Amino acid sequence: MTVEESNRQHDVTYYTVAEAAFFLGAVMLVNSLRVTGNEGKIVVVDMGLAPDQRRLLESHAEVISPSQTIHPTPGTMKPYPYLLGATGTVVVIDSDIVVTARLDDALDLARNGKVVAAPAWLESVRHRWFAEWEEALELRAPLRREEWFHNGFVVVSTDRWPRLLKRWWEVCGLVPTEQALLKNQPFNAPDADSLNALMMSEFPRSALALLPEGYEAFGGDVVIENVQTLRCTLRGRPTGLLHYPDRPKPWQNPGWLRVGATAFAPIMRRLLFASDVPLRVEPSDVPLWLRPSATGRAALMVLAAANWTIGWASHHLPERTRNRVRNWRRTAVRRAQLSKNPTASGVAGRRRIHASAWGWAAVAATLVSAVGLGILTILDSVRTSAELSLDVFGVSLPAMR
Ligand SMILES: [Mn+2]
Repeated sequence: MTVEESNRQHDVTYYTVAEAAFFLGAVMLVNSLRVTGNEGKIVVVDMGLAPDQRRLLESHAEVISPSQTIHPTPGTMKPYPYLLGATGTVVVIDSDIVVTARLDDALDLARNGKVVAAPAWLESVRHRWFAEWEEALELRAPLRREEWFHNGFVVVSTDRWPRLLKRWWEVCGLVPTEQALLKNQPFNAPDADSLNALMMSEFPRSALALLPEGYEAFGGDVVIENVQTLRCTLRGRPTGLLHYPDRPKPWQNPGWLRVGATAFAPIMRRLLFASDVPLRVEPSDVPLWLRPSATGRAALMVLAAANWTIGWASHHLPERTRNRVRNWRRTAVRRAQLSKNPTASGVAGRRRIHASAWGWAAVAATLVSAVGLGILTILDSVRTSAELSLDVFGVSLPAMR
């Protein structure tokens, strides 16, 4: 990095909101910023971290306890940097995002007067719009119908738009909070809707710059090109941000159920345990299958097979069973999936039997995998904790060096 590049980053402050369940995500976010050479101060808004989690984050970031909150939903604290007197180039970023490249392009857009965000992934979501926003959010200009965007990563220069964070905070506070968790309601995405409503009314649309599609990618969709540098691609193009919205998070115990979560594991291990990251956690702080030990890697292999099997079975089981499996997974991961490849109407009976046989084989394989994991878990629990923390196997992984 040249001196000029380094100086340029001193006007940047990254703000993220974290609660206890997002701790590992916040650690990975901080570490990923540094691994990718992004400098600048990092501020974590503490919405319920445990004392030891807070202590670790404090060793590399400023952790603040908010003096006031809008709603128990941590997301509504995204505009909180306004109350902290944020200045310069302000990056509001989710703690379930990993940065995979230098962010200069996005930062420069903001310095040049744009409010930067990423487009929504789904076409249907881009049409999200409710006339109710104008009155309920007391917007000071008529509401225009524009493309709805994501707000997991928002960059704004306070020199260019000194009132945006303030208005976002105020408008966020007007969202009827009882709708926050209900489906298909005008206000079930309080922080995102309030920012979108502002950019569709009080701020000119020309101020908004949406990043190229794929810049922010779903963490389960990408190809990891280099685990050391975090370089990833989506359909051949480098990504800037990997986002894992919804729950469970891939770093939680049931996280392996998420689409692509087991393939994402090398990134998580690299960001939680490698020797070059500023924040390192104990192996015992993470689920067994993420630990950088022989047992952890064995567990990951088993769960990766199970994850793959579930995905595969959902395409090969008889439709009724497939729907049941799909609903189970949907409930388990609380993530609505698009129905892919609807069954062709003219499938021959023989092929159907063939497909269902493979489907049941896949289910059997999943059960075997689950039994295997059970055995591994039992084996792991009888090991001494000293052996776990010593972790003699970690050094054999090239990615860990
Ligand atoms: Mn998120």
